[in-house]
Amino acid sequence: MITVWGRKNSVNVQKVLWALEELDVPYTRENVGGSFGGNKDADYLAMNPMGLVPVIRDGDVTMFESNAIVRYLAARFRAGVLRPAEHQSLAMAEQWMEWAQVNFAPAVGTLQMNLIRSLPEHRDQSAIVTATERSGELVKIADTWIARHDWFAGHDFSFADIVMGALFWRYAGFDIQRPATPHLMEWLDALQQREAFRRAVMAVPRAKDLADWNRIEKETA
Ligand SMILES: N[C@@H](CCC(=O)N[C@@H](CS)C(=O)NCC(=O)O)C(=O)O
Repeated sequence: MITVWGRKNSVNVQKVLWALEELDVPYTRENVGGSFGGNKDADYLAMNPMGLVPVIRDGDVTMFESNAIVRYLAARFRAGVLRPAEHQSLAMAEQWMEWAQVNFAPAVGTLQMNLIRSLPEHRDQSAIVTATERSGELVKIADTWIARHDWFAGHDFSFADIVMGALFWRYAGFDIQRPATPHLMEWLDALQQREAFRRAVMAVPRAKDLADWNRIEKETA
């Protein structure tokens, strides 16, 4: 049985839970981080010296970094389901996995921290403007790709769709000016048909402000 440490409203935890659901791997989860705390305790820091969620334990393996965890799970369980077996699809999956983490995640994170997780008087307006523009440029790039492919790795769903999907779902909920991305929206519709996405991501409502965020965190514990 795998153990996951992390609160359900963390996008990085959601990626791991979604992967486990897709792979049909049994797991238990401990609430850590945010209002639950625990992530700066010595025991936790021994598992993840960064003091962040998620962490997983799989027998004698304990690891942190959500994308690495998703890759690990995909390689370890039900080969070929999330990690493409064919090398060209694997290349595409890895490419978008990395792209999401390096480019899209920081922009979405800035918007999340300023629009949702800060009181209005503490928001950094210039960071919001920059991240809105940046994320707009990025989703147009992703939209162009997905216009020509069923999934980010080509014909089949893969771990790239998990990482992109968890982030894009959050982005699509922000009350900001977003460019039209009709192909990404179609792809998002397809994700919503997946039970694993509904259980790991959609089951946690998107918050509209800090009070909402704190309430949802407790309610979905
Ligand atoms: N690169 C790390 C980032 C992890 C991260 O930033 N986690 C956030 C939540 S999304 C966190 O632990 N925040 C502190 C907290 O929840 O208390 C990963 O992908 O796992």
